Amino acid sequence: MKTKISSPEFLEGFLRTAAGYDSDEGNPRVKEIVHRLLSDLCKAIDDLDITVDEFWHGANYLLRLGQAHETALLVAGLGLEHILDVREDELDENAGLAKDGATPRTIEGPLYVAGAPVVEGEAQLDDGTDTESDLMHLSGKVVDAVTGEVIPNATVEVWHCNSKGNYSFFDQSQSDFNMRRTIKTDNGQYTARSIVPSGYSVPPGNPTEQLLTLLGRHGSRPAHIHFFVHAPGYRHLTTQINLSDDPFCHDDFAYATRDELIVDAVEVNDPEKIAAAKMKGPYKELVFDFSLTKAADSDQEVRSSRARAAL
Ligand code: MBD
Ligand code: FE
Repeated sequence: MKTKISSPEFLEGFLRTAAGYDSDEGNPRVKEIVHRLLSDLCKAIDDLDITVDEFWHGANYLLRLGQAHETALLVAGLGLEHILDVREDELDENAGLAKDGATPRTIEGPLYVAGAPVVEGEAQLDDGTDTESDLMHLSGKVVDAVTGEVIPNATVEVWHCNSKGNYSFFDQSQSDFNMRRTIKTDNGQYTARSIVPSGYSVPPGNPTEQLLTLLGRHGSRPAHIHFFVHAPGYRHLTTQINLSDDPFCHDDFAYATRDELIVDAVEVNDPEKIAAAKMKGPYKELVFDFSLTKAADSDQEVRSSRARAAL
């Protein structure tokens, strides 16, 4: 039954008070955002006739979500992180910053860890203990999206999961920074040796999975590899590549797949090629180049300031 929450005048005045508009103290931007979210929530409670039990169930869900360290995981799963990307794309378009051929951004996700070892040109990403996946050789170059010239002082930071879909740090059974490196390119070229990552699924039984189940959705991602790519004078790029042969490639619960970011893994069995690539045996070859656009100011050269794990 729709009510007026007493009267529109009461509610309007009350929300302004609750958001601190009667006070000269505090932060105006926080007041503005809280006022809007509180107003929209009250409207939803009334429009949808949300019961007291439903309300407290939801509040307790948020508590459990945070306790399970899954806030950012649900943000990805509800597509909010992707929506932020779509909005940034549109802002770029409107500002004339979008460039044909530039590598698209896609979500960072919740599993980055700052402080990975820095290596020159070539990286060994895995510690050799996970033998359940094929070997992977990943390489490419970082180029200017307009001129196509290599960007000599570019840096490629890379992270991916193991054969079980688990990421080091969050999976305490793995060595520190397993499958995480910061590669200073060799004249724009980067090379990484590792194992092929598996797909990812949200932790079973936890709050994120519980909500997805209530929505009739799954919590799986295709096999993918994350990157931060940056160079002085260029816009920071947060992106991922997805492996084309994964059944979830176009059914990612975090909506991170973009057509330009799908890569074929090519099987290499030729002993000469294996030796030339300094691989231990047959492997999957992945090649991906990053095209960066020029930064308009120094703020654009760095990643967002979101809170991140660090070791
Ligand atoms: C991941 O590995 C990931 O990249 C995202 C976006 C969400 C959950 C796990
Ligand atoms: Fe991931």
